[in-house]
Amino acid sequence: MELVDKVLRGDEGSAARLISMIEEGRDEGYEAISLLFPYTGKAHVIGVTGAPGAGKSTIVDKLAISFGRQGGKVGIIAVDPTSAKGSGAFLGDRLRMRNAEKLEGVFIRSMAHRGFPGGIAKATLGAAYVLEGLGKDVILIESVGSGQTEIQISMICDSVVTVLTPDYGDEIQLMKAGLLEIGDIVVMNKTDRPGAVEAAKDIEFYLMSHKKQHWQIPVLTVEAIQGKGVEDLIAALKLHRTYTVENSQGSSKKKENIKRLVLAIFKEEFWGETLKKIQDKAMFDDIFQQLQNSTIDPYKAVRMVMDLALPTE
Ligand SMILES: Nc1nc2c(ncn2[C@@H]2O[C@H](COP(=O)(O)OP(=O)(O)O)[C@@H](O)[C@H]2O)c(=O)[nH]1
Ligand SMILES: [Mg+2]
Repeated sequence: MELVDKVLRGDEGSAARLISMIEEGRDEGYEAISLLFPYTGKAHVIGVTGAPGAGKSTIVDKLAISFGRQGGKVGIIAVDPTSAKGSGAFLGDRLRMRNAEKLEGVFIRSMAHRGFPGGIAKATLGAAYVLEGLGKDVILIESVGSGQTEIQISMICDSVVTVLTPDYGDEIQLMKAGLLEIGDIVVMNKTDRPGAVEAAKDIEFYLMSHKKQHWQIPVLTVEAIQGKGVEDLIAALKLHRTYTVENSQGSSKKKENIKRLVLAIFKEEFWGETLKKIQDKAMFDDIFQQLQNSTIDPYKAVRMVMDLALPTE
């Protein structure tokens, strides 16, 4: 496929086109991925997650510059499923990414609109493969998803950085939601603000007493806007990379994740396709009419929809 050859030769325009095809859910795009797939698996895919305003874009920007200086070829994917293309958040990201964008070899792609067929994780995984085909060896994925999306995006990554700030006490919320554990590295950003060092210590203590794996999740203090702590973050990322490559526990975790991810994408696709098929059937409207008239109960309605979707022979 010509498009694939061009991507493999490093043509960024072709990569951008291919990512658009993937976003639109076009078969051609996924056929291209099959051809690219044998060339992937070597890049360090790093996820950066956290609440809006935590400093993810600033951190990603600084990481891109530092990795770039060290000779890395960097690609950035900014995922924001909640904002529409062209909205303030999107433009803000573009402005903040400016420094990294000026660096040669940094390819930035925003995926900032809703409703990818098959879900955001499917499109993001595809985009990461394209960037790797393009020759990127460090891929930074910034995501501000909530709950499931965040977890799914994290499954695409080799290393996940959770960014917190001392501002909102959001770390408490994260602990409660169990979201802190999806990170391999925790960053306490905005350490120029009061309470940051104490908050970082609290989280460190929490993570030490709730350790679930061999890898001890480090808590790093960062002032992203000044670039402080960014080199330590890079060192921690490299250490984690080595750990996952060398440690069988790490690699089996990744394999388990890819199965979960495939099942998550399957769920989305299966749901979408099935709904498309049954919606046009006369019986479909009939079921809801009966439900409205209270001639059937909701459980009966579910069973009837199931029968419509998966008729037993
Ligand atoms: N005081 C302070 N502000 C920061 C720091 N890092 C980022 N910011 C600011 O926090 C705001 C949100 O940052 P941004 O990177 O866009 O956050 P994102 O929404 O998580 O991507 C911006 O105004 C940044 O300039 C920091 O270390 N200290
Ligand atoms: Mg951002």
